[in-house]
Amino acid sequence: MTLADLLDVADHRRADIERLAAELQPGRRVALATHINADGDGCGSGTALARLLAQRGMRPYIVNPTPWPGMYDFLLGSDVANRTIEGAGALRDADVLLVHDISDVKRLGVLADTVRTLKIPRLVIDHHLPSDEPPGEITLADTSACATGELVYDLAVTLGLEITPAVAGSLYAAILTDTGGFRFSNTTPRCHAIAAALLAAGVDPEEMYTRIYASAPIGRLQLLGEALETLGIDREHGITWISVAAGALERHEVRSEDLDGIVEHARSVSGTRLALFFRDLGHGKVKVSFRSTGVVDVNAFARQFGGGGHAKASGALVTGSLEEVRDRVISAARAHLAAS
Ligand SMILES: [Mn+2]
Repeated sequence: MTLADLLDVADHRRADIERLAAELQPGRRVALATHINADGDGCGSGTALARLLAQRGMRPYIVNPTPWPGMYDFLLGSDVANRTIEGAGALRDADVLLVHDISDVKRLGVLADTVRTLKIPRLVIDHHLPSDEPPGEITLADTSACATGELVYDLAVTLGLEITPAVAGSLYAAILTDTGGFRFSNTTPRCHAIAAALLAAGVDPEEMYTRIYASAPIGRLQLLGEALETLGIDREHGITWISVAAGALERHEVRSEDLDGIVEHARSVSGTRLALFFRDLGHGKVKVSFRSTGVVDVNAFARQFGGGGHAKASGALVTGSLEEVRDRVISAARAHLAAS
């Protein structure tokens, strides 16, 4: 395979894109929605889709279940309509719904019930493992894509849309963050080839690094310091965990996006097979993030707790106090690791 071949769009993806394109008609209003607590892939693929579908003559707008994260404000512009503040009501104006970076409708949070009852075409672009209740019927889904942004890139190329500098920046942010800065196992030759194409289209990699990884509020590091104090390890099973108490975000005056990547500190400990991050939401629910360093399938494990995601990165929302949930999940993890 030559380097140029890497940018070819696989036939099955092309076929899926053509089926999506039949619904993405000029003049139509398309609502774009990603998961609760949008990350770089959700924000990057959403803003790229908004600009690409506008090129196609559509009227796109963003409606997410939780507020736009401030650290990704730079991806928005006056040309992208963000109607998140209007909540589920904004979905009722849409002719088409396009959900991205989600395989399970529950990940749409407060929008989920409305999405379940929408009578308009519901499209999905995603790279998560399939769930029991997908958010739509017409899908471009491929777990081999490093990010949803990779699939949006394929859509742009297949439909002959222009990768403008703004689109390139959004897609680069999506791929950069979902691969952990081109370090995780989803970092493929093709992902680097697309990144190269995006750099050629005008992305400044140092500017992206500065905006995404070097613009932290001081509270983020203070919170990290506090979280690292909770670092626990079970060397026998290779389980490492970190916790954040309820109210910690408020105390340090930071937002949930400032927790992104904390679990990587647990994963970075030598001998870790499974890294866990527990965030006490303060109302009897604990958000648990699961990260695998190798053969452990954390999607299968997260499903025991009603969650899911990817084989090496998953999440779940578990009922109970921080201590209860931590004990329960770590006990189950010991059993899971002993069996695998
Ligand atoms: Mn993603």
